[in-house]
Amino acid sequence: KLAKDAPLDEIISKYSKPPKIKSMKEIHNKNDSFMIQPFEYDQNVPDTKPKPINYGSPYTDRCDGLHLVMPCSPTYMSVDHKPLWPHIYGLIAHLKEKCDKGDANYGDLKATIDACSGVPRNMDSLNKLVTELYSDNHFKQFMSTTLSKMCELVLYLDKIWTQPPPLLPRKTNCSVTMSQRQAACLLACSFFCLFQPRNHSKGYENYQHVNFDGLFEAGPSTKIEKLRCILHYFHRITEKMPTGVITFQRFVLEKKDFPQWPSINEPLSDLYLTTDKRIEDIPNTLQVDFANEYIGGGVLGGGCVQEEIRFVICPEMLVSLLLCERMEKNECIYLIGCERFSSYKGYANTFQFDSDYRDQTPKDHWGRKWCHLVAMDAVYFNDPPIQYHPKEIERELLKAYTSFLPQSADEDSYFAIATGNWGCGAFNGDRQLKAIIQLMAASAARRPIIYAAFGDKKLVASFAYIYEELKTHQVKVADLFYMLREYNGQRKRPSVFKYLLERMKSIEIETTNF
Ligand code: AR6
Repeated sequence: KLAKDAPLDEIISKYSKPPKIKSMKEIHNKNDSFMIQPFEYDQNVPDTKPKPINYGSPYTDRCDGLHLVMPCSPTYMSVDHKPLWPHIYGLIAHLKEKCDKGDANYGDLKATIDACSGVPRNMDSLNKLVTELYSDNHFKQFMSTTLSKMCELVLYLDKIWTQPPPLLPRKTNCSVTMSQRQAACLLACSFFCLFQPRNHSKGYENYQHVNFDGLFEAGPSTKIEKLRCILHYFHRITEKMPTGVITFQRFVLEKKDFPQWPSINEPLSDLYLTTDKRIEDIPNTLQVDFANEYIGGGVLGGGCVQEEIRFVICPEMLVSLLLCERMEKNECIYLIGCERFSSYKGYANTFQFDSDYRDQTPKDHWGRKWCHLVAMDAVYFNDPPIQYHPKEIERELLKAYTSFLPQSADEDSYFAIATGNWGCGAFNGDRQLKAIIQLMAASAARRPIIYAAFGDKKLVASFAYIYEELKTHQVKVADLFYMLREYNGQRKRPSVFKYLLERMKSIEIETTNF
């Protein structure tokens, strides 16, 4: 019995209407921060620019450990205790002047980045990209136009941002909403390596590295391709600044709401399988990011698998690295509204920037593209057999359930989940086990699932088969939970799907005996 690819468009339109959201003005929760003035997006006037909150008033710093330390913060000091912003401002303004005159070369860029942080850096990957791989015209265009405008974004930092955004620390339900321009401004600061290095900062032990220096360093060709995507983003947004809005939202599932798997008698959700569509190409769904507990994983270093690729083709997602502390097992992070700018080919060590991508996703009434990504981190199994232990299965179930839970009780919050081989690449998971875990979590959350198997036709066929059998036998979430427990107890384990099939056959025999 071979599964056919599902007619995805039909499925998506059946399940996925954009969820209703309150107007910005109706939200009065101190944990939901708006870095722009509340406004209502009108698709007839798509170029209306969101304004920063307190627009026009001077920058107010918040140096309380709860907000991002901005490069323009008066508390951001050099080792000899001098404020760094005037120094940085001068260097970036000087570089911009050179760019505008058409005089700037790669050496000027490197000297500026080194001088801003006072640390000379290896920037061989960036050097190779702009001086060797770019054509002469591309190089000129980058140096005299894109780079100049990136400098401008930094120089306007304390106007584009009138106060720093709050951090999204562990154990708090909180969100930050900002304009795409504000995101671009932060990313320009990361490009010039202007953020305080976090490895030496107290209180930031559980945050990601945020400057782009790791990407600039010598390394595999995939690093250069990731940089190519990011510079393509800067090219696009400096040519025409997008006017949309994005949200980063951290969700914590309270202990009292943890699912009690043995008593979840939900039937299995609808399931659709596809071999050739990728998650990012399945619109109007909750798309899963196969994340690291430190969001973004190795995106600013050598990593180049699902999460890292997603973040470089949609670079606004990189802002989450600045804001989000490491995720706990009962937490996930939503990235809402981020735009896609690049297409790619290859994967992992064959990854390459392919071409420009025009993202036509419609917007909600906050001005956010109707694109919901959820970052959920699986466990890395150094010793794969451990993953069948009930404790590990419960951890993965909890993470998937936390991430799949609809954000409101409205019917339209139950839109489909687009996922795939979560935890089964870099993290060594068993595809069959993880497929069942995700099916259980989606069923407990009462949402349909679209499973993008990334070319694995065998998995699609066997998953479709086992799913039909499970449905025929009216297997519920709790039944699967018990079956997985028993599976772990088997002395000689067949594959997970095979075991489930055997169990269902034995149920048939048991029931026909009565
Ligand atoms: N759409 C659907 N499936 C995909 C896609 C895609 N775009 N890309 C890859 N796959 P992996 P993990 C499939 O290894 O094991 C990162 O460094 C493909 O079969 O990215 O959870 C994170 O930051 C692939 O083998 O996820 C974490 O540190 C499988 O999904 C770590 O990797 C798993 O992709 C997470 O590793």
